[in-house]
Amino acid sequence: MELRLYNIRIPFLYPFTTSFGTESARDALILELIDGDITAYSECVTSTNPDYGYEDNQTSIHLIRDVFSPMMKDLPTPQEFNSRGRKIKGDNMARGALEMLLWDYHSKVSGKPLDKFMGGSKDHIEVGLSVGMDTIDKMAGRIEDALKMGYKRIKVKIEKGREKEILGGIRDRYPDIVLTADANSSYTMKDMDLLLSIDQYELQYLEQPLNFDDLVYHSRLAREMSTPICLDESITSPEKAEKAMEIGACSVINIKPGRIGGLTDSLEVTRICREHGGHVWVGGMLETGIGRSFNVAMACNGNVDYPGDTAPNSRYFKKDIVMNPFKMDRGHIKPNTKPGIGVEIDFQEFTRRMESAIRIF
Ligand code: OSB
Ligand code: MG
Repeated sequence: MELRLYNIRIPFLYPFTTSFGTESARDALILELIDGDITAYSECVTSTNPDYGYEDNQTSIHLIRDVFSPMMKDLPTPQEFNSRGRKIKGDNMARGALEMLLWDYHSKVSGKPLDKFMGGSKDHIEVGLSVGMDTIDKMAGRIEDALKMGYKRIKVKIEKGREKEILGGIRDRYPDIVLTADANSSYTMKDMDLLLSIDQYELQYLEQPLNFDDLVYHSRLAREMSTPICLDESITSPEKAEKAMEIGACSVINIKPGRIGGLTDSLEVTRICREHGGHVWVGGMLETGIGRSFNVAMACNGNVDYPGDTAPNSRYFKKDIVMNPFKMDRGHIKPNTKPGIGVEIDFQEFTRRMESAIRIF
């Protein structure tokens, strides 16, 4: 049995700007587990800098190699690994990468595609697009293309002070589209006037306006605004989801399996959110085709009811490291049908993009 960790760097077609910074390439940590004739893969959603959350690629390499991988040498079920791994306080992204590796492994052993192995019921999912910040003309151009391709909703990144320019500019051009905005924690409660001004743009929801780990002020804000609040960064576990729902901090949750520590806890967060009457969709972290395939499998769950950020990677990369990247047809993506995540690695591209490789065991 072997476990390897690769650092793969793929440049983006164009830089992706959020309120916390600009990324021009995806620096992905890819895990590979070889056991007999089964090879499983997964991807850690961290990047080079700890600006979406506190984890980054370097902290993840340490946690995966020294802390979490010894807990999975006996190839436990993902649920068993989850209960072992949760004894460590935090580091969800590092833990999630190994948890998802076990999902791919065990679904390959069972011969079932991952979405079915997880109990998913959909034969296709609805896809939205996340548009990074840029000049309003460039953003409008990308939205124009996306609408022609049939994306089911448009999410735009915003930051404090640019809400009128971006959301007003888009609403002037597209008064009727399903529009959402993601502030990535750029506002505080001192910005109440700006936040209330966002209500006029009739967003389906406003994603993560306040601090990355806040629930209490989001619950106050949710009572002031007519726009529903969606939480992303703040929802890191089923316990957090339960509390958020209980105090009304959000009515929508963006599930990212990589942020929640994997698929076991993501399924639980989905169930909790729907039980409280909330809406759920599956987000992304600009993953390669490997990480993307876990998000698509998760989105096949019957409780996921809003379109996700599961755009095919041709939006972001010229060439992916998988041979069979997802293709979108009029806003729909079909899950892979081969066992596990169902991706075929493009080894030539993988090697060309590889920056480093570590053998863990
Ligand atoms: O907040 O959803 C986010 C990308 C990097 C970091 C944070 C976020 C995002 C996205 C990208 O919005 C969505 C995608 O992967 O398509
Ligand atoms: Mg977000």
